[in-house]
Amino acid sequence: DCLKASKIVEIKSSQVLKEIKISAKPEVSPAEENECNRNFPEWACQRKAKLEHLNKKLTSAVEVLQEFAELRDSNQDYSRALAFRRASSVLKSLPFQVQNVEQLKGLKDIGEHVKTVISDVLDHGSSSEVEEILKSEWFKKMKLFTSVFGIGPSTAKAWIERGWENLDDAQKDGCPSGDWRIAWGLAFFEDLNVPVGRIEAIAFSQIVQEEAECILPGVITTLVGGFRRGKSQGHDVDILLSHPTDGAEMGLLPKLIAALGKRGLVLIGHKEKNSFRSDILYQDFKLSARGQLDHFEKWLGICKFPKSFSTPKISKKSKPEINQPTPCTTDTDLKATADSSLDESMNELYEPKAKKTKGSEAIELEPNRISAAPRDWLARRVDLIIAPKSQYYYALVGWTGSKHFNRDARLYAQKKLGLKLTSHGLFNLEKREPLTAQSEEEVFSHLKLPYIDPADRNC
Ligand code: DCT
Ligand code: MG
Repeated sequence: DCLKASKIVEIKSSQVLKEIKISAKPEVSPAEENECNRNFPEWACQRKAKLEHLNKKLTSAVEVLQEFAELRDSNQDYSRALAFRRASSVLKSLPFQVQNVEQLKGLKDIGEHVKTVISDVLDHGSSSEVEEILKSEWFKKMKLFTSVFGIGPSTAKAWIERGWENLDDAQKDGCPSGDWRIAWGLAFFEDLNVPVGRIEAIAFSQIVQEEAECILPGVITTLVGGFRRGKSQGHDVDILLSHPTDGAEMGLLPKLIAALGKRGLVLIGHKEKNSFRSDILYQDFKLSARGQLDHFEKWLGICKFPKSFSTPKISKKSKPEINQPTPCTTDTDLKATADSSLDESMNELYEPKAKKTKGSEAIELEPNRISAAPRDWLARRVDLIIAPKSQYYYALVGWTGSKHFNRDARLYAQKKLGLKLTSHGLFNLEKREPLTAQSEEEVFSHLKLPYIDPADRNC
């Protein structure tokens, strides 16, 4: 089993896509609607939500309101944004196409405000409130600034308060915070805002699998995030790595980054150490990763994807096969590279030193110099996450998402079961014990939820 698991890169997303078919009917009888609304599951994590659903026009409008509330209310109260998110999530799971607000009777997450917006869209093709937001200069600037890697709503607001109109203003003033992400995010803004395609993501995941397998035979490499939910595009590539033996995964990440660097695939990035501590976890429901997603060891960075990744030749050789290790960077190669000064991008750039980032010239000039030079690659955001096997299936659920699925499942676990759900596990805080899982199905079963396929977690 372990051998099988180790060799199967979960790049089954193309299969997932094929499976996504709308089984629902656009129109149903009023009696069927009533029945559906009466039995509609309360929690998003209890419902199926496919990428392709019947109420896209409505969810697009509600999501503009949600995004506006998220940007405006950052640092304050997210309840308005959350209300819109819940409403949109309900619309995504409805088995019929809404033609009239009366059809939403009995659905508790669709409030009066959302009903007005939906009526506008149904009656006039658009909502005046949504149109106003889309036209607003503040919203346009916030969207632009927050689409820079490393920029959240607070920094975007600060930039607007400085009177900055566009990214040239930010570039002219240099990287104000000395944050490597912002410097590289600005320099590679265009690349990073071209969506990553599934084919590229799979091509890169296969290389990660090959290299990781050479470093740690038996490694489990899984393409997670939106691609695992069947999306054809994403803003980044999220890859989860583990090993059937708990603890064997330790030490993999630096070697993997070095191997990818040796193959010329790494531009810049930052490693985070594993900071998981169960003693802290058991203290309180609220105590979790402050401002962090989780406590796993991970590398967040930008990789260089050769343009050929988008049109790969599918050859048998590129597929890792059982008992036939694919050629990859060897230990000797890695040592040679680490010692070498030949590949200048290698040691210097992909592990920015904290001190060096502060006001350093390198951080301001280097990214722009590299992005302006002729190149046959695109900069792509990559997250590599390392999870011990004992936490792997919770990490798999957490890193598969969607974000709303996670938020909802965590709240559901707390309110309905009195358990704390994170990407590290499901914990009984009173008994101070974790509920371990040997599969994703077992995670759902511990949560007393029906199993939901990744393609149905697009709520
Ligand atoms: N995640 C989460 N909460 C966040 C951010 C992320 O629970 N605030 C989880 C859910 C998805 C996963 O991590 C990967 O995150 P993203 O890459 O941001 O999301 P995505 O669904 O993969 O979106 P995209 O397709 O745009 O990359
Ligand atoms: Mg992603």
